Order: sequence, then structure tokens, then C-alpha cells
Amino acid sequence: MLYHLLYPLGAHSILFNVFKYITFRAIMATLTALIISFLLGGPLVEYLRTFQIGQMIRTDGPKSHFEKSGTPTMGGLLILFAMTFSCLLWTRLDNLYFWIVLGVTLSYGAIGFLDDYLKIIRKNHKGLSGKKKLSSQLFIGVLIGFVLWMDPGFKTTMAVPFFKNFNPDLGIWYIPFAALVIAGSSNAVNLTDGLDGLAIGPVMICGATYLLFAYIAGHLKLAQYLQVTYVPGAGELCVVCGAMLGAGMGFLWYNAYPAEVFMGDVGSLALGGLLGSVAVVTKHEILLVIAGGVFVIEAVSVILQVASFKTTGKRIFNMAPIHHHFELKGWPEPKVIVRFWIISIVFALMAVSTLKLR
Ligand code: 57M
Repeated sequence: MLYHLLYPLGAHSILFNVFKYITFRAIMATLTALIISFLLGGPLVEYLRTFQIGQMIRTDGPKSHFEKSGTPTMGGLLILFAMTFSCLLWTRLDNLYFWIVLGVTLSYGAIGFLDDYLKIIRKNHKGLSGKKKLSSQLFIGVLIGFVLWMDPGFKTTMAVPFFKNFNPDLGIWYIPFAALVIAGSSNAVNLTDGLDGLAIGPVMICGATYLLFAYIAGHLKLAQYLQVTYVPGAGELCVVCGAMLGAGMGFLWYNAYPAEVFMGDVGSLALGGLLGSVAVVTKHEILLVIAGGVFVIEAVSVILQVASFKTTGKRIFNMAPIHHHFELKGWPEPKVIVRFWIISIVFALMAVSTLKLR
């Protein structure tokens, strides 16, 4: 909004020209969201505590989690509010890709909200059924895929990491492909969100990586130089990623071990959807498997565990998702969390290195 209000004043004073720059607006969006989530975090935790909006803990999980019962949840609302407010302030509101990513984030957040709400009023860990959750996520994903497919400025090619000249055109199949990337990313982040700060750390690291990709993809000369698909307008997603980073940092202040609040599905589904949609719009879809490697490991651990248990009756891990396996092996929770953050940084560096390793 500030871009539209203040940049035109550049004709009177060159000071206002600064609102043109994506880098400036991304930094301001980060700081704005950080301040909002940091300031509102404390009162929100108090409010959630007062109204007993707390987490129901499964009795079949690691014993160390029993004492977390009643920890306020739905802290994702804080992330979504801080991020949306900051985005509305600092992005260009005439950018289609901004609305696409915000639309996915908020609608996935709404699905998560309903899930959290049902868990709280039913006072158990059964919220929305898996089928309902997944089908609504896929429906939104298909809708987004369709809008992108209709957009004349958007290519339906798929970028393959390490291959600069292999960009198969998926045509209409880009629609289900986009839906799978977005819904898959959302669910993988949701599975990761099982220890204090375990999800938000890698989400921020992956978001920072995509901030860079958004800048490159939206910059004609850089995109040509690095031979990535140029997506006019995608640069604006730097501001969105910045706002997410700021909101995430403010949330982590309260979610750091021992957590005062959990993000809930309202946070995890929304943030995963955000990463998936940014990956789609910046045309770095498959690279999300590398940049979000921690989420992939978590999801694969669940798939392997369930498959093995169903077919052989035996478990591969002590418990899935894999963070529970390490907890049960006796690693203290903060050790698992920080080690997963380190792995996430390594994955992010690997993802960035694909810009040159082709
Ligand atoms: C949600 N939710 C956390 C919190 C958070 C198919 C199956 C593997 C699904 C999986 C599952 O349901 N995963 C998704 C994971 C829950 O956290 C809430 O949920 C939100 C995110 N959706 O924001 O509101 C618990 O996680 C802990 N937590 C923290 N700190 C945080 O900052 O400590 C969360 C955030 C919280 C808290 O304890 O209550 C969750 O884990 O439920 N299911 C599982 O993960 C279960 N695994 C399982 O059943 N494995 C079997 C299967 C695969 C064969 C096995 O290995 O044998 C485990 N979940 C739990 N206990 N809690 C089982 C044991």
C-alpha cells in the first residue's frame, strides 16, 4: 500500500524513490512483521491461556511431551496476522503473484484453524479428518494452478535442478502438478511441527532461500545470467518472504524451547502452503525437495514407517515422524531441534548451489 501512496511522491522528493526498491520493502516488511508478532505474542499467549485454548497431548507419544499438555496453541494466528498486515503495507497490491501466495496461505490457514478449533472443542486430538483436509488443500491447489495456467505471463514449464536446458512443458498438467507441490509442502511442514521451534526454524531458512530465488526469477538480467526462468513480477514475493521471516522470528521468540505457545495447524498448514506456492510461482518447484529437505525427511520417515508397519508389522523407526525417533533414543529435545536446523541450513546451501551447478 505504501508503494502506491508514497512512490508517486518521488516526483517531489527523491527520498520517496526508495519505495520502488524490492530490497528496501522486503527489509521493512521483515522488521514490521517482527515488531508486530513480537509485541502481540505476549498478550496472545496470555489470552490463549486465559481461555484455555491449549494443546491436547496424545498419550501414545514420547513421555517427555505429557508435561506440554495445555500449552496454548493456534500461535499461527499471530504469524498470519503479522505477515498479512506487513504484506499489505509493503507489497505492490497490483501484483497477481502476491495475491496468489497470500490466498494460499490464508485459505490453508483457515483449514488449519478449523482443525485446531475442532480439536479444542472436542477436547481430543481428532480434528478435521485427513481426507477432508487433503481434499480441500488439493482443491485450492488446483484453483491456483488454473489461475497460473490462465496467466499469459506464466510459463507452464518445470525447472529441473542441475539441468539448465531441460525444462519440460507440462501444459495443462501443470495444474495438478502445482496442486501437488502446494498441498505436499503444507502437509510435510505439518508433520515436522512436533517439537518446539522444529518447524518454524526450517520454514524460515527455506523462506530465506526462496526470497533469493524470487529476487533472481523476477530480475531479467540476473535470471538470464543464471539461466533460470524469468517470471516478471515474481520479485514481489521477496517482500512476502521477508514478512514471513519477520513474523516467524517473532513467533519463535515464544515458541523456543520450552515453548509458551505452539503454532497449531493454522500455522503449519499455512506456512507449508506459502512455501509451496512461492516455489511454484518462482519456477523452482522441484528444488523445494532440496531447500525443504528436512520436511521431506520427516514426510518420508512417516511413509516408510506406515508402509513397513502395514506390510511386515515391524517398525523402521522407534516412532515416526523421525524427530520422535531421536527423542526416544534419548536425545534431549533442544539437541534434536538445533541439529535439524543445522541440517536445514545445509539443505538451503545445497539448493542455492544449484544456481551454479548445472
Ligand atoms: C501433527 N502434531 C503434533 C501443535 C502443532 C500419520 C501420522 C504420522 C501423523 C502424525 C501427525 O498427526 N502429524 C501432524 C503433529 C502435536 O502438535 C500440534 O500440532 C500442530 C501441528 N500440526 O502446532 O499444535 C504435538 O507436537 C508437539 N509439539 C511440540 N512443540 C511444538 O512447537 O512439542 C508441537 C509443536 C504437540 C506437542 O507434543 O502435542 C503431534 O505430534 O501430534 N502423527 C504423529 O506424529 C504421531 N505418530 C505416530 O502415530 N506414528 C506411528 C505411525 C506413523 C505408524 C509410529 O511411528 O508408530 C505421533 N504424535 C504424537 N505422539 N504427538 C505419535 C506420538
